[in-house]
Amino acid sequence: MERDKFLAAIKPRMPEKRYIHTIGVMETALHLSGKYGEDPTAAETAAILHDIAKYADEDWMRTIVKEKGLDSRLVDWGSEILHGPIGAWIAETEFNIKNEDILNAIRFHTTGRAGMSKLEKIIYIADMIEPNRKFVGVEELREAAHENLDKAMKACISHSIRFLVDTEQPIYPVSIECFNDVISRNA
Ligand code: DGI
Ligand code: FE
Ligand code: FE
Ligand code: FE
Repeated sequence: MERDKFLAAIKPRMPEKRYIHTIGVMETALHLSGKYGEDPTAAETAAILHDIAKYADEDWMRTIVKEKGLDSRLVDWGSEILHGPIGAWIAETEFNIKNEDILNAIRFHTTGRAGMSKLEKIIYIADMIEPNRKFVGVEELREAAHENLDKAMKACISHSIRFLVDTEQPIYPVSIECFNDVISRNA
């Protein structure tokens, strides 16, 4: 089964805590897939691989961005923003994943983007609300995810943007594009 192959591939690339987080994202993404009518295998694959590049070398990731012609805005950002797009690149080149929806779900799991697919929303939300996440306000996000996927997306991206402003961190333009898109769709 592909699941076991992917789990075996990610395990040595991350500390135990991140692996446990990944299992939580997988279970949450499968739950949301059943609830909202998404392909469970696609959700499972994207969830397992979403943080595969989380501990990759930052300079190596910047090299890949330049050599492979990924979004040039990425070179000015650290691994927190790089690991999604690089994770998608690894999924494509190392695991031969061709499903663009799965690749986009990995690529945009940190920032979101304008015009997200159902699968992308499921992975973005599952990453934030999986059972091992413990921040203040996570319970409200879990409740929203139970009610409505777009409502949950709005709550999650708003929480992220608010957190970045409160902690005085720069906001990646694609995160802002996601926020603007979500807000204009369901004001
Ligand atoms: O990889 P995870 O920890 O599971 O979660 P993630 O990929 O969603 O987020 C990784 C980190 O990136 C997290 O600390 C929040 C941060 N982040 C998300 N959007 C932005 C951001 N950091 C900056 N500077 N700008 C953003 O737009
Ligand atoms: Fe991540
Ligand atoms: Fe994650
Ligand atoms: Fe449920």
